[in-house]
Amino acid sequence: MNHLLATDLISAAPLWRTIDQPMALKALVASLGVALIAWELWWFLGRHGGGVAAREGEAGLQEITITVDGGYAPSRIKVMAGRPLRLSFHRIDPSGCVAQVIFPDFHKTLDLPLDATTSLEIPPTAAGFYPFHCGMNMVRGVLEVVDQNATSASRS
Ligand SMILES: [Cu+2]
Repeated sequence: MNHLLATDLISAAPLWRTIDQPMALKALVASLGVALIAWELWWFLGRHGGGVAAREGEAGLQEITITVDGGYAPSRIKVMAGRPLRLSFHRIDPSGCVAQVIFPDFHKTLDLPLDATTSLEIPPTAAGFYPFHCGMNMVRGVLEVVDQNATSASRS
């Protein structure tokens, strides 16, 4: 009685069964996923307005002021690789949401007092995209660090 025979296992009802969803639903879910990925790529890597280049100050220090008001303006900042950068955030938005700005790649968190300009220095960096965001990851921007040689080559 306690012995389970091989024939019992074979004849037993399957433990799971496949529920076949309609093709249209599968297609909808798949295309929704693709759309989300596309949107994410556009958000982080897309050229919305091409980005704003930092100006170059003394001793190769790149500087840019970002206005914090419901978002970062500019939100896409173009800087040169291998040179120090100073970002100044001018916060005029009273929302607590933007009271902090975080640079995950640089392990830096900056508190932004209201109606003030707060600066952050970022050491020379390799080319790439470095996103930054508010404390809750709702307001976002990106640093686009470009190789100087690559830039001049693409211009010619
Ligand atoms: Cu936020």
